[in-house]
Amino acid sequence: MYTNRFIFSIAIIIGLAACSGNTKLVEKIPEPAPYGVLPAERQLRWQELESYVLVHFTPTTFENKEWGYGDADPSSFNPSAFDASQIVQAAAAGGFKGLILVAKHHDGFALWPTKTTSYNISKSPWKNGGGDMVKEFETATRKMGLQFGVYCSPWDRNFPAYGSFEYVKAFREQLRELYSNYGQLFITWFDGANGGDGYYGGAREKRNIDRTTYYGWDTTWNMVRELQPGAVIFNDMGDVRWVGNEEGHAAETSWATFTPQPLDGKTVAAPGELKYWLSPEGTRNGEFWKPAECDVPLRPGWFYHPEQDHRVKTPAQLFDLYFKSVGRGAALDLGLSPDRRGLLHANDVESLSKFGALLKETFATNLASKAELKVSNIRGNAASKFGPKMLVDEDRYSYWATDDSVSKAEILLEWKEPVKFNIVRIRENIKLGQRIERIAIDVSENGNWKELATATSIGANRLVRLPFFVTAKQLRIRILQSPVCLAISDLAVFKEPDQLPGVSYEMKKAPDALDKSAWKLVSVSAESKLPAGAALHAFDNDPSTIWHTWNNEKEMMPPPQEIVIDMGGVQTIKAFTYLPRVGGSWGVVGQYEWQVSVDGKSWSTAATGEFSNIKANPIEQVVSLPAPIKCRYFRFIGKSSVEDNYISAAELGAL
Ligand code: FUL
Repeated sequence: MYTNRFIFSIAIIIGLAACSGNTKLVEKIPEPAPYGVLPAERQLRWQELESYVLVHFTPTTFENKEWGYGDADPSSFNPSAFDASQIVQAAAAGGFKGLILVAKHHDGFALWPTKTTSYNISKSPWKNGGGDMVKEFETATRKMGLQFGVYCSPWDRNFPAYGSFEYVKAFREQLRELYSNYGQLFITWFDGANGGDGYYGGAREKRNIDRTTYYGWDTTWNMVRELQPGAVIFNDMGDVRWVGNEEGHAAETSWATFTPQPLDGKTVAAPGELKYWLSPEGTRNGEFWKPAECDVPLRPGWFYHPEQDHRVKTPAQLFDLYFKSVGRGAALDLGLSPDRRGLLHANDVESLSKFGALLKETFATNLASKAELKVSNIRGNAASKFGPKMLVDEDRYSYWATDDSVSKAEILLEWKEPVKFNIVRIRENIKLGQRIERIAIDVSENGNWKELATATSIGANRLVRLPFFVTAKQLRIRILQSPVCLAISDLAVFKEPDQLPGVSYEMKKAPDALDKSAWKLVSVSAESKLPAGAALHAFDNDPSTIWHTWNNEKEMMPPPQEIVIDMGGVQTIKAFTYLPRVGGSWGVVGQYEWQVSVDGKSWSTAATGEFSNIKANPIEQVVSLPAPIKCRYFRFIGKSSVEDNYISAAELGAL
């Protein structure tokens, strides 16, 4: 039952608020004191954007890889029909408010005519070497009313002097060029992947750097502040933290504040080197205001691969991710990958435009603005300044506030006719910090209150999406836990469409996977040390079971490790696949080799290379062969693992 106490206090408040017409008195009622660390102006602007895209398009696109080694010939970068506005328009249709261009990825190829390295766009045949792709993206982005940002990879697998101070100087110069010639940026994005093997001007070697000291980040951050004061720094040591996965979701509880924790055995946390498992949730009362950004590619990988044309995320999947990122106070950063023409594939365009239409339709009508709003307490009874109408005025910084002594309160919404909904949005005025820890949402059914949901970590934006529709005349929000009084800026109620849109490519299958029912295990390295049958998990069609070379009771068997499989008869193979384990990166293969044989006696190498970015983005790896190969047996060799420990595989397969 709706408590008498609540009705009583509402009555009093309405009465008092009505009497508080004296504007002078109202003005005197002070704002609540801020709580904890607060966002900077640039972070407020970033928070308001909510979602933006990240475009990867470099010679790596033409190599069909996820990480270029730094040795691709610049002549390979020759898009036949590049059109930045086609890409920007598709992003805008998806409702995205900004675009970040990867101006230089790990392969080191600069998309602008930089003075810092000859490995740049001027050496490509595109526009006879006279083009500037960063400029073209910037112009198209601004034309569509979106904001522009840049990603310039700290790791450079081409630069001969990578690892020495000479490179750091060149890197800073690259940033200076980008910050000086492409207008006001909303973000500057620094990736954590750093150091490792690369071409390095022909040295082809592994170069490790000390992540805590090598880049001298403080000097670089000062440069950002000086040249681009409005830009947020995406980096765990900057203004916006990486959410810790590339799947596009924050944790259910996700705080805007964060204290990066050094890894065990280290004294300081550094970009690319901290306890990332704490990032999805952040830190309650953390040392810094450092909200999360959820980055996730529209396709499985960040770069375009023709074999992923039918694996574009659907509008319904994007909608779900929107609630798990934007709806948890984070930003959604969606990866777009132009194809070799320099355009987005039709499937990507279709998905983005249907997703955008879905968002528009869902958030078109705020049902709360049609309800009568009552609250259990108003700060100083100053309804005109801190009253409930501030909740529905579409201003993120005007707010309903309670008295200093009141940290638990209720909002009641009443409609004349029943309304149907499934989404509740609640926002705090984050200029006063992230205050609220927990709320509950109830509806009244025949006069009885029923709890529908609870939510934590409110902050800048919290969307509660119920998995069912509710039809009711009364809705109640109970603020259950907050260390201080409340400052809520926004309360909204929406209904998503009854039917989410489908897409034309949804039912199509990826290239045919070979049936594995006749596959047999021939041999596995370190066999005597593994439990019998353990290796069968590599091809049992069950992604939740794994083959791994770590015998719990005995020892960890380090790479290289191999497994030999008989496919039961001669097959024509165009690609091999490796699915890493889910949950954890132990044993996940870095360097691989596949050998093939017709008779099981004479062998040849079919493919060898690295699974780029597999640690951050552990998706199925499809290794296409230069030409289809006939074979009956294959040998998979895990030559190294990303954690330098042992080898594991959830599934091996062939197409
Ligand atoms: C990662 C990089 O290693 C990927 O290649 C990609 O650029 C992604 C957005 O960040 O960490």
